[in-house]
Amino acid sequence: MRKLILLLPAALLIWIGAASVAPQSPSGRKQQTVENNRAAASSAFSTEDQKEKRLRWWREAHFGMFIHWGLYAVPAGEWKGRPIPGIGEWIMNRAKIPVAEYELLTRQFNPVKFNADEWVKVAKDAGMKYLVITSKHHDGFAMYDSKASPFNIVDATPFKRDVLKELAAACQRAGIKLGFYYSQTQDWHEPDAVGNDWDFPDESKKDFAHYLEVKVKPQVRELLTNYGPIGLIWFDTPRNITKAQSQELVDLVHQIQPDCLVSGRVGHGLGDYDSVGDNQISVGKISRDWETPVTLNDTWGFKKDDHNWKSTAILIRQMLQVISRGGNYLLNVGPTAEGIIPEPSVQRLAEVGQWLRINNEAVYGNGPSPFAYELPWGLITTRPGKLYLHVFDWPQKELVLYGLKSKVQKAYLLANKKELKLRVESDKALDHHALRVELPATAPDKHDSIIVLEVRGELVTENSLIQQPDRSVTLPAYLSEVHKAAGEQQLRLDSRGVIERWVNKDEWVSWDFKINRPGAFDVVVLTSEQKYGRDWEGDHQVRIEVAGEKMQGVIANQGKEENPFNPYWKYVKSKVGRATIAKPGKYNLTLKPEVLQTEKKLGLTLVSVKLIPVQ
Ligand code: FHN
Repeated sequence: MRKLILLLPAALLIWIGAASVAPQSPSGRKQQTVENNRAAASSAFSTEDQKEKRLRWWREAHFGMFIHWGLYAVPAGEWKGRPIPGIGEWIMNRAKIPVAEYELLTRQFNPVKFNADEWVKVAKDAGMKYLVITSKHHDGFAMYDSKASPFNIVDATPFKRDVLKELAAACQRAGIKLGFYYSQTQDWHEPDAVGNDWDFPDESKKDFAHYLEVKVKPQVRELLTNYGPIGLIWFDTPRNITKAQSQELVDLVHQIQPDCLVSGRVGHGLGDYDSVGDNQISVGKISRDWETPVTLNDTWGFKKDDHNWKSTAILIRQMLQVISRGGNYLLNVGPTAEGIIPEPSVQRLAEVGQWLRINNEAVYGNGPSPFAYELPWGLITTRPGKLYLHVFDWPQKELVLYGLKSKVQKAYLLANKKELKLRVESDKALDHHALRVELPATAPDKHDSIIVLEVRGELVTENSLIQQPDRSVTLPAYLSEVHKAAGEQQLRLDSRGVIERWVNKDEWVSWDFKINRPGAFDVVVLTSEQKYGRDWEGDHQVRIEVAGEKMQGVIANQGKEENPFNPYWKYVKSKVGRATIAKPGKYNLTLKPEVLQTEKKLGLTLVSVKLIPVQ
């Protein structure tokens, strides 16, 4: 059976997918049989080869546009004259709006200014290579002509146009991949789905499997059948879905369109790539394919009073931090109820696009930084034989890079190809390598100036954590070794590389690192606030040992530090002590908690330990 299906041509499989749309039966039984047959065929699409093929364009793309657009753009964050806190597309849930009242918004949804070609042009001019739009968000409203539910833009609004169809055509014309966001578990419009506990409070009456059969699967089938080739389906919030149900959705997608990617949020690790937390940017060496969805202001769906726009500088930094860690950056816009992408978004995207037009060689299809840790002046992306140094903070006279062992043949500025003088220093005994690149006085770009290094042969870097040219040492939580006497480890790394749930003082961390310029250092611990500075837990007592010196200190708030890549989480600084490291060489630092405060259940949220040279 397996072999036979492998031999079926893709066109026939697409036909099977499209042709087997069974009429809905209340029990969903007939549909179930169809899905079971499909499940048997699923292995044909789940081979590593298939996945590699699907991911090819996406790995090259690196940068896409997310669009959250739906009925929630009408209230735009305000309900009955009252501003509703939180993200705009959650207004129905946050204000507990009954389905019958929310449905009335359809009468006001008439986005006559919507122009698919204009939206696609905004994305294309920004340098985005794919576009993912909400086909149905948690409110249950379909933004296309759905036969599976009349609660859709064509049947229920005066607008009557299928915006997905128009976008599909515009994307085809512009050569941009199109993807659909689809909320598979939460649907506040449906009694059997997850999330609406104000209209449908009785959990025991809910039949989630029925909702999957009568709404989710038919709609996913429509989306993959009626809109041409689809780049990806962006499932979201897997919540209560079982592994078998997630698998059924993955199989359904791949049976209809074998080349269509499935986002990690389909649940149970079954997607083609990982989708990390909203606005969270992963750091360190990452061996999987991943994407981060990011807001341009604080909301996804339009909110009239959200003016907290990220600067172009932050957007460029974030995008490159993601790409330098091998990920994709999916940047959101939330159009208005009239069909307009807000001007502050358009303006910032145009600026990102301007930067990309000059520097695209350092972005699309590029691989990640060879270093597992962040560098003080910026980031690195790579191509075979080339390193692109993205310099955000332009040093005076020269840029110094430690730890690159490969032979660098040439260095030049990407913007004007001007060659730069190079000097290499190495200390065999210490296995220390320093590359010095002479720089012009001013940075060629106000956001990110790129120095290209042409490297002969394989890219070889030093693996250990090393002191940086400014003599500081950063020991990040994501590169620590975690120790635990016995039992299961409680602390864990969140997707930003910060330790969370550190509430057990039997757990401790350590790092090995190398010093080439000894001296006295302040030992500073950086911890992380919760998102938007909502909370932080301090007063933990810790013991640090480094280079034979022991110190005890309290994690107290001695000032905050901006995270240069992410405005949502600030770092809290605590100086624990001072250590003198007398000789160059390899060292170890241990951090052990003695008392952990756990009342707020946040514990010690470790970002890094820093050794800062005493001047
Ligand atoms: O609840 C949604 C939210 O509204 C938005 O769609 C984001 C985008 O990643 N996803 C969910 C929360 O993670």
